[in-house]
Amino acid sequence: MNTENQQEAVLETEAIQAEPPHLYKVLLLNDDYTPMDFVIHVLQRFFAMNRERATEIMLKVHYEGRGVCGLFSRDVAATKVEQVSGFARQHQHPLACVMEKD
Ligand code: TYC
Repeated sequence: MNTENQQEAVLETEAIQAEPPHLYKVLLLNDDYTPMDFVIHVLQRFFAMNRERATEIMLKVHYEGRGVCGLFSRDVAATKVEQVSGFARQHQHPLACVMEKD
């Protein structure tokens, strides 16, 4: 097999054997102090939800204790957690955002 074909074979094997990326849930946790409107704003700003969907998720978190904002690759999930946590901190709200393996 010539070098070009060998390289092609390696690329094909890598493509076939590549595992699907592990997905992580990003969740919001309930607390007694963060205003509902702030949570709705966070869901719209960082998770690109419309107001209706954001309100639905906020109420789920409020009544059930936690709710999923979305599923992402590990890096993107970690970035969302940092962005949301930083934004909540800036506004002095205790809103907690965490990630967990799907
Ligand atoms: N429980 C909060 C309140 O009554 C609202 C809230 C919803 C807070 C979702 C956090 O992730 C949260 N103001």
